[in-house]
Amino acid sequence: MFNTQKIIGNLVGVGIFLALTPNVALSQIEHEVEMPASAGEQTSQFQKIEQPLGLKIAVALGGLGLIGAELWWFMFSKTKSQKAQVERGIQSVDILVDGGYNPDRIEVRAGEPVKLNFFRKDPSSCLEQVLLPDFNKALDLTLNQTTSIEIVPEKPGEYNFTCGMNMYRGVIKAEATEVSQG
Ligand SMILES: [Cu+2]
Repeated sequence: MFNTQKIIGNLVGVGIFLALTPNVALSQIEHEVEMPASAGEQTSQFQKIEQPLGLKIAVALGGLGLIGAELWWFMFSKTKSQKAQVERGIQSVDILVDGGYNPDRIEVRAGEPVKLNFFRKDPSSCLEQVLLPDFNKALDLTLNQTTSIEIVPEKPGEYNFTCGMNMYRGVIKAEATEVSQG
């Protein structure tokens, strides 16, 4: 299955690595220059490898470009939110746990019970627990099983749920129910 979150994770790593590389190279060169003359002949074993300035700039710009692309991804490519299904008066949502939460934005009606059905497909221990801090609840997920929890978002607003290490997140958007219905 296409795993966007892991790809993003790798991109972040590569971007940071590329952005830091020129600085690391520079600091190494400075360090060698600072070595005392008393080191004698041993110093001559070190050869300064001067990278062309153009290459350094290109690498730095490449890194910055990747970081920019990541930021864009996080800010503008949000996944679609999903409305809870109402079954026998209870709103319920099936959430697939696989490299994150799908859907990760859930629309519900405030003041009514919501049943979240987490199906954990991802074996990584990172996702074995779901925390709902606003409801003081923690949920252990069994692999390849559905684990359900019921909550009541009393007030309209956004309620987060995260993995045990706060790496993967989802949000429950509770909207005010219309009072006009008789
Ligand atoms: Cu985690």
